Parts: sequence; structure tokens; C-alpha cells
Amino acid sequence: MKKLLIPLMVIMAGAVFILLGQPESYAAGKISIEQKTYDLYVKGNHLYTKNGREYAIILDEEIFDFKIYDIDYDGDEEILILTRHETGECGKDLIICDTEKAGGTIFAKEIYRQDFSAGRPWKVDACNLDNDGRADIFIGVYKDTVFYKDVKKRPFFYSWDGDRLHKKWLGSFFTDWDLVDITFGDYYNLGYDVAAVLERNQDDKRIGFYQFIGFGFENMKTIDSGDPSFPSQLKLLFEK
Ligand SMILES: [Ca+2]
Ligand SMILES: [Ca+2]
Repeated sequence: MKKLLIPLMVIMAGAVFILLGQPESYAAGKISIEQKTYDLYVKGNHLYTKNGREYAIILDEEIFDFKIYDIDYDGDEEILILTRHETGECGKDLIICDTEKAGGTIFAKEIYRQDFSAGRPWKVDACNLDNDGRADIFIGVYKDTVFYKDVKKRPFFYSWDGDRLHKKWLGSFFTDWDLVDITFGDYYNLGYDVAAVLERNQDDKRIGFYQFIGFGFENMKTIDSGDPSFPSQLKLLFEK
């Protein structure tokens, strides 16, 4: 028995080596089109789906961040992409893509593009803040504003009318704590989404929940770092 054990261990070590040596690809969620769901992958800054066992590229452009969202509420999801800036440090253009099916897989078909490179964008997201029939699009930028000269992460919101973006709320900040990350969901069963914001003040962190009230956002709740639920909420909302 002992003689067999060593070659087996060598084979297993080899298998682990092969697995670790594979080109990097990351499962990146799903997209649903015409009642069919496609798995998405990110590999070498490109977005892929799979056709059988083969990776099929969705868009011929490097991505920095993306969000799958049904921006016209017709049941088929679209892809919002923040393209990668040449420096690799931030995003460049926001592209909104419809999808086309061909040969059992899908391709992105650009329907809108806007250059956000001056704002050094770091995140794209989409949500329903107010049930007004228009999807709300979040672009996190890294800049100063007219009134606040320090360069930091700032929350910009646009609404999508089916053809183009309209400025909705180009905020300087939610509070005097720094914006670290943001995500959206109907966490309070209100029938619309609220913002969950990870905020930082020097070494301290907290999660603030904010709802849109027409001319800005209002705080609904804050979970401080000392709250027993803080670690689980942090994991659930921001480390998914
Ligand atoms: Ca749609
Ligand atoms: Ca809206």
C-alpha cells in the first residue's frame, strides 16, 4: 500500500500545480436574456461567457467595472461597462450595451457611450431609487467639486431615459465621513432601492443607509463598527 501512496501524492501535487497554473478567470455573475441565463467570467480585463467549454468574449474592450441590470425594465438584462483607462488605475468611458445572440452565445452591442475619464471613475452601478420608471445609474468619481476642493470619492447619479443619461444628483458626499464603497438594494422592503454606504473616518468604519428623497439623500440607519452586526453586514454588502 505504501508504494502506491507516494505516486498518488505526486499526482495530486501535480494536479494542484496545474490548477494554480491555469490562466486567471473569475466567475462574475450571470446575465438573463429571453428567459435564458448565461454565466459571466472576467479574464484578463475582458468579459466572457462560455459556449460549451470555450470562453466566448462578449466585448472587445478592456473593462474596469461592470453591472448587469435591466435598465429599461423589459425583462432582459443589459450590461453597463466602465472601460479601463490606459493607466489601469481608473475607468474611462461608460458604455451601455444591449446584447445580441449568435451561435449559442451572446455579444455586447453598444447603445450608448459617455466619456467619464475626467472624473477618474471607480465604480458603475444601477438601481431604482424612486419608482419613476427610469433606471438610476451610479458613477463613483474621484475628484474635487465646485464647492469642495479636496479630491476624494464622490457619488454621481444619472437617470436613463432609454436614449441618454440625465444628471440626477451629482453629490459631493453623503456625510462628513469618507465614501469607501457603495451598493444598492431594497433592504427595507420599501418597493425601491436604498444606498448602503461604507464610510471611513481615519481608522473607524461604519455602514450608512440612505434613501433618495428627491433633492438628495436622507440617512435611515447607521451601523457603527462596534455594533455586533457590523462584521456580518460588511461581508454581506461589500465583500460579496
Ligand atoms: Ca432590458
Ligand atoms: Ca429612477
